[in-house]
Amino acid sequence: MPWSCCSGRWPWRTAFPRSDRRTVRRRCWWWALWSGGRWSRGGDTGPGSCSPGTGSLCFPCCPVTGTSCTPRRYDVEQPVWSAPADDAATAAALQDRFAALLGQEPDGVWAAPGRVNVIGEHTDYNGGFALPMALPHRTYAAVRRREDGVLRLASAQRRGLWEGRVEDVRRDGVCGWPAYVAGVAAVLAERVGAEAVGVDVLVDGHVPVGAGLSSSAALSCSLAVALRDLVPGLSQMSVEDLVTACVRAENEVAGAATGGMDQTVSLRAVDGHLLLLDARDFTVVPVAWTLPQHEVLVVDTRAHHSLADGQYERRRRTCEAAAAALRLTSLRELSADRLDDADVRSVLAGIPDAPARVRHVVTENDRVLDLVAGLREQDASRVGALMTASHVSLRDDYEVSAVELDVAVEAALGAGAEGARMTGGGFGGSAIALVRREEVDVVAAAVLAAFVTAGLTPPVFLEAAPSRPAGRVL
Ligand code: GAF
Repeated sequence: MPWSCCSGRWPWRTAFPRSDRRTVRRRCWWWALWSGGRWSRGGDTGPGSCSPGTGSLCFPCCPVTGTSCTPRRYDVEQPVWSAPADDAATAAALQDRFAALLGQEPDGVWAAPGRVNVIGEHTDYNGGFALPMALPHRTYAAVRRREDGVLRLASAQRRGLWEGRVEDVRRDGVCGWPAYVAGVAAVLAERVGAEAVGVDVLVDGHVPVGAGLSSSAALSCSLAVALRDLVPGLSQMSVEDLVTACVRAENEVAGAATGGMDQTVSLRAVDGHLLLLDARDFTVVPVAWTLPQHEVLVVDTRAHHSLADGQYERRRRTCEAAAAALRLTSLRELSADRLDDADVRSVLAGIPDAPARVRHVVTENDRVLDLVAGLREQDASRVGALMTASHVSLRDDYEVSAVELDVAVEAALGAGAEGARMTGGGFGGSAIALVRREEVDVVAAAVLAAFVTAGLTPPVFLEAAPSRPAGRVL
């Protein structure tokens, strides 16, 4: 059987047919509980040789599959925190690195933030509501304009230099992270011509990648603001038009059918505020964070998430099919009290998965507005309860959660968080919890312990303070 309990994830998700997974999971949990008293702290990874007090956790092998394995060692006892980079120092270092790599000084350094979405998930492409905030974690781009329509793209995190012509980007296709940068140039070239948007770029990402925190939007938005500042023909572009360009780059060049929330908050965030997005017309209203005793703790589960693997798009197409069958422009037009109408039920019954998917979208829109009201009333327990209800809906109706996200949510709630939920597209990525400031360390430690107990890769934690939008740093 292609599985070992010591592999660090819950491989039963892929290794077993759906009908068998619950049984395997239940047995593994029993094993985890039963053997819990025998786990020992130690520094040796050899079977049975853990010695106390040296600071890592040894795990026994799960006997369900019968595979032999070495006890897993985790060198993480304390939660690991991801701190935002210092803007000035990061930009100055990137400037130097750019000059060393590409032979000339850049024209400047720009940065764009990642985001967490407090509530309103999978609603943006349904014309609904969302409530994201910009993270203090940003992606930096040192950029130098060229005159020849060539793009040369490098990353501080990756090897190699990607090079191509702006006019070839759409025809030839671009893979991986360069697609998010080249895509922006290709879309903006429609306004000013390909020659005008050729650039050398060195990016330095400080938004965790694959964590559901919009590192991709941060990447494209950092170049979008740079090109607006550098290319005379783009200087009059509104921030709304920049958002549209970045969304098109992601949809048309990177191949991810995303809905626009991430680019909106990266480019239009208001420092210290959440952003109430109405995706029917992409208007935004800043919403003040009114819970000074509480903060949003982000748990990057390190279960890699991707929006370009088909699952995200499948849900989007189901929602669009449901709206069309109901003769609506988008699911935004459907209110929760109509979900039980016989005609609505009979239409949705004809589309696979639609009843549950639609229920999530419609109820989630209501939860966003309720949560904003809760914030205005400074009612932390109402805000928290709505976050948790959102998670349940995403897990059970929209089916975009993952074991890692559920473990994080359960552990955070068990340790006293007011509420917790997955954030972003799902299938891995990050969870968030609303936590009293003085309990942040306790909740993080409880989540870490739950991951270790479940045999999951230890998560990384971020403190999410609502932060500023994309712009020039240097
Ligand atoms: C991803 C997408 F990019 C967003 O547009 C949004 O749909 C989100 O998933 C789910 O709410 O972040």
